[in-house]
Amino acid sequence: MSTLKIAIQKSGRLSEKSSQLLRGCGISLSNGPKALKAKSDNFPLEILFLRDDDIPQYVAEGVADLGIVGANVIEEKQSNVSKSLPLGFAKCRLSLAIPKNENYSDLSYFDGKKIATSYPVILNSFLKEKGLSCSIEQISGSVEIAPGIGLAQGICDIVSTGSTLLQNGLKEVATIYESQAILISNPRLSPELLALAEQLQFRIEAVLAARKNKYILLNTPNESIEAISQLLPGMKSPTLLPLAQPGWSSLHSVVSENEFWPVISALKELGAEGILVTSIEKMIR
Ligand code: PRT
Ligand code: ZN
Repeated sequence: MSTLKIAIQKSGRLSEKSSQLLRGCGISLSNGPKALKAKSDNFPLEILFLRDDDIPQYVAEGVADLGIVGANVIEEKQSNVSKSLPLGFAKCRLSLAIPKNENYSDLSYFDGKKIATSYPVILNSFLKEKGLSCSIEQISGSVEIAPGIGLAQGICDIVSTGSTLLQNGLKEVATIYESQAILISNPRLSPELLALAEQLQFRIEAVLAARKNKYILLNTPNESIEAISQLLPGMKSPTLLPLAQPGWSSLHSVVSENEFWPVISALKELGAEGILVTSIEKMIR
């Protein structure tokens, strides 16, 4: 029987959330993350723990069938892998930044200047698209110190909270690429591996959908059932149960995390009471 191989980051910003996602899919791992490999004892899956930069190549060459890596790394390496699914964590952006005391009006600021980055491919294609001519200084780390030591006038680096830029006397002036962790796959999987990959992806989608939604239970006067059902259509339609108190019902449904607060106010206006909200572990449509 075939075993699917997935490459995840050994240690870094993606590792904990990647393992958490696999555990959320009901996959138990027999080795700890200290090992280079682990095998699941309840799904035909082997996990390879690697440096994030090596994951695209391993997946492109078929050493691993699937991988979890930042979209920024795939874009930069232009790897021959299929981008299967955005995973909603490790969100960050690739931005241009300059010393905070510089006057900045628009992108023409960068014309003729030197920009330091570890992402020359993404930066180059952005500059080309905008018709800017800059020189790119490729460095592999500590990009934010480049302007301070006179290596470049600006930088292009990953930003998440913005505090690293701030600490280094820089200001973010333009975002050139938005990133998050994605599931990638080898484009030439055998039919057996493809079937296993689809099973795993199905589970991942159920976990991600569950994270985006809440289960909601409330009591409603019967005259508001129709209006509340429109606000909370749920997966097919809400579940209704009569309460012991005449004229009232209990309504159960699902609400998206994004619509949650506006919906709660509307429910209260319609006379809903005793509203309970809980998280969902898996959600299959
Ligand atoms: O050892 P290995 O090679 O596996 O890991 P790594 O050190 O190369 O990568 P790692 O773990 O730092 O990042 C892995 C992935 O996480 C990246 O490819 C991004 O997709 C994503 N990610 C999310 C980030 C950040 N947020 C982030 N803040 N990657 C890097 N940073 C760095 C950034 O380079 C800068 O130095 O954090 C600093 C900025 O953070 P703020 O919060 O101060 O803005
Ligand atoms: Zn790396």
